[in-house]
Amino acid sequence: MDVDPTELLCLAADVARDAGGVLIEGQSRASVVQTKTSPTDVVTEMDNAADALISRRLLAARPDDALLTEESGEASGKSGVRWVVDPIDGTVNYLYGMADWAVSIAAEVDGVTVAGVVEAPRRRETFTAVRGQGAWRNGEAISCNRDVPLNKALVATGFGYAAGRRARQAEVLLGVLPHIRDIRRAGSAALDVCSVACGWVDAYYERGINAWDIGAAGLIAEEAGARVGGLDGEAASPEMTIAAPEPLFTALHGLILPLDPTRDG
Ligand code: LIP
Repeated sequence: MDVDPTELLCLAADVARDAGGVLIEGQSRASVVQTKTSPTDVVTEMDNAADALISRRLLAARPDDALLTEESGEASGKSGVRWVVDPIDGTVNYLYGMADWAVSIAAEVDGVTVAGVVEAPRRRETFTAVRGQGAWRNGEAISCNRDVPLNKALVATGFGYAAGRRARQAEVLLGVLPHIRDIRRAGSAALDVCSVACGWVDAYYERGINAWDIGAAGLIAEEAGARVGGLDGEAASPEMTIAAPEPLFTALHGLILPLDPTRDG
């Protein structure tokens, strides 16, 4: 199909910047309007407002495209392009007035992610990538840390919202912690994976990550030198997402797999 990934990135970056501006403006008065998997899995009116703004802007520019967004689900299209959108990744951070949240927009062509932006406006950071062309933070090329052994690795992770899921994730973490340098829990999967891409952490793993959390950040990490995948050679999915450069990916995978990380409590 004749579509230029760089043009898709420009559109995504433009829309993410505008959504970020609206979100900064509304953060101090954000309140919960809905809960999802548990009483702590929240949606604010600003998630919905940003979701609507992003969808409207993308479809105004490219009316035949499909969309998958965290707050409104799937809308079909006929162009072969699908946008995968998380209006706020790190909603709890957003609700509490913190700066670690991001707008995430990825563009897929025929099912392959070709461009992505993670916009963290309170941090004044824009992470971008185009497949095959590299990854950037505020326009500067970024790359993962190389050759970090598992016992020296700083590993980002996160936890789901449902009690049983969290209890199991804590058990898995007990098995991981003695074998690595330390963990970090920032509260935004998209920013965690961009941190792998920048070398601010060495690796990331989490269960329960959806396409909208990882769409853009996964491409950014891959273009920065990471392998992004799931367990046993599977693609990254809600079952498990791991991001790290090789050979750390394989070492972390080997540590996590026997801990039965896909069983819920
Ligand atoms: C959240 C994250 C967080 C992760 C949660 C959840 P939300 O997304 O990115 O880091 O641990 O499981 O997915 O709810 O802020 O869009």
